[in-house]
Amino acid sequence: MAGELILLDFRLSPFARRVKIALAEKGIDYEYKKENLSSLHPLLLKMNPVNKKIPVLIHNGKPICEFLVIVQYIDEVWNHKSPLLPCDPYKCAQARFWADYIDKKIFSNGSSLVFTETQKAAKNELIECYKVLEAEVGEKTYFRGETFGFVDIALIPFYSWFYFYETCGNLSMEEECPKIVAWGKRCMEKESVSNALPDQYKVFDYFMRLAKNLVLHQ
Ligand code: GS8
Repeated sequence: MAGELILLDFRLSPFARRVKIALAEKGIDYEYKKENLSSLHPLLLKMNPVNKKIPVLIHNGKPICEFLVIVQYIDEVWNHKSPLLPCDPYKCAQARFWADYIDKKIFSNGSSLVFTETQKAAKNELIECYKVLEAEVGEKTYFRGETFGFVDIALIPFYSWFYFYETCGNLSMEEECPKIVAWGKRCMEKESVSNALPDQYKVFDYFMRLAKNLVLHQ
């Protein structure tokens, strides 16, 4: 029994996508509430008063915040199937290292592609980081081998950013990182992933609207 489970979600948030994928992998039913991104939203303020960010998982009225903490919680509470983090402490530390790398490098450089001043540097660093991840996945099916897991969950939301990278950064992900593209396609064959990811054109439109607003407010 999952008890009462609510996810405070925002369709385009890569962090919330990860939580949705983790819950789907575990086969857990939950309710979700789409919050707008305003850090002043009353429910968000109440449930995540410290960071005021999405996602928040509310389990029997108690909030759990931050993607890494949430996914670990899900893995510990619903440990009957699909382990997401490795049991071995060293392998677990490695998986958390890569998730942290993805947040620091892939999320930030990807988002910086919308700023014209930082676009070139962000593009170069982004490709460099994807090449590091490409070497890490190598010939494996998923990051930890034959089974889909935590690092896959951390990175796959950015697969729906590829169209935005390619259009905004004038690059080809297939040419730059063919193994990452092949890995992304493999992950998309999983229902837990394809049902959770937003349409790539919606991601692109979101960033274009963001860029327009930035110019208007300069
Ligand atoms: C990041 C969450 C985040 O940035 C995590 O969960 O791991 N470290 C956190 N959430 C964004 C939406 S995704 O871009 C958010 O809620 N932003 C609202 C705001 O900044 O006001």
